[in-house]
Amino acid sequence: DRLKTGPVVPVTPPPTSPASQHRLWPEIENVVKSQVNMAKMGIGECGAGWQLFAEDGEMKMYRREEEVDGMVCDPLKAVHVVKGISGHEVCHYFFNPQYRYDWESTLEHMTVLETISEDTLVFLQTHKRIWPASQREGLFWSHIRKLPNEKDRDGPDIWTVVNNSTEYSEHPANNGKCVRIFLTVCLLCQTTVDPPKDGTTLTRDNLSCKITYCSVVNPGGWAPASVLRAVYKREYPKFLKRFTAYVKNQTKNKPIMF
Ligand code: 6CM
Repeated sequence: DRLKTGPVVPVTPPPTSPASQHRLWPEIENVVKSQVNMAKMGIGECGAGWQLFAEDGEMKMYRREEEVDGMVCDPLKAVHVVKGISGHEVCHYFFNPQYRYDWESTLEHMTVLETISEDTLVFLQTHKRIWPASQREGLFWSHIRKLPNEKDRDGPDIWTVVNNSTEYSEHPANNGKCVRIFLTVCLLCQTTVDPPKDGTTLTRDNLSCKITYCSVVNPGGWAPASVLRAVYKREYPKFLKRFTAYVKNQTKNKPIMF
């Protein structure tokens, strides 16, 4: 009877992520790993030259002045601690396109060019024009991932979203009125739970989220350095405050998403 069933076919384990067959996958894996490792480092471990340029309560923003071919590409690193929200929630609202117009004030238009998988999308975004420069657009993949909590195995997972510029032949750069920017962004979120001493149920008051946001944006073409630095100085703190307030507001009456 066994002979009738034919040869035994070895069982191949399923791929670790449905996106793993995609042409961009090796790059996504490499960039996510290196960005997460860098985001985990404290500002003191990131080398010299970091200056604190904005501070508001728990929020601290640092930048390092850097130019590539005369264009301002200052790396930015921000840390913030926000009470009442989890890292999964912060990453969920940052990654998902349906919320983006609600919190991204520099955004003019957004399209999802490709859904690589549930956790990996490709975006084309135009941003509002800032005088006297030309309008900018970005084309980037975006990947959300849960990471094991190595320091506290029983603690909540760490969550990250990494965005990184890519190219699509159907959408060549600098073909229309927009200049294509190049960006690498990493949002890393770590939840801390301080359970109630009396054994009562956990609420949002027992929760806080440490957020690290790192970004490097190359403006892709001429933009006056002083204007660009002034725009970043104004827009990055505005973004992080507005976005975290948005997540707090969206989640306040919802069950905690760990
Ligand atoms: O990380 C942020 N947003 C993500 C989702 O949209 C994504 C987008 C990054 C774009 C960052 C570039 C914005 C700059 C647009 C203005 C350019 C003007 C140049 C000319 C000036 C003279 O990663 C939040 C990004 C917050 C940016 C302030």
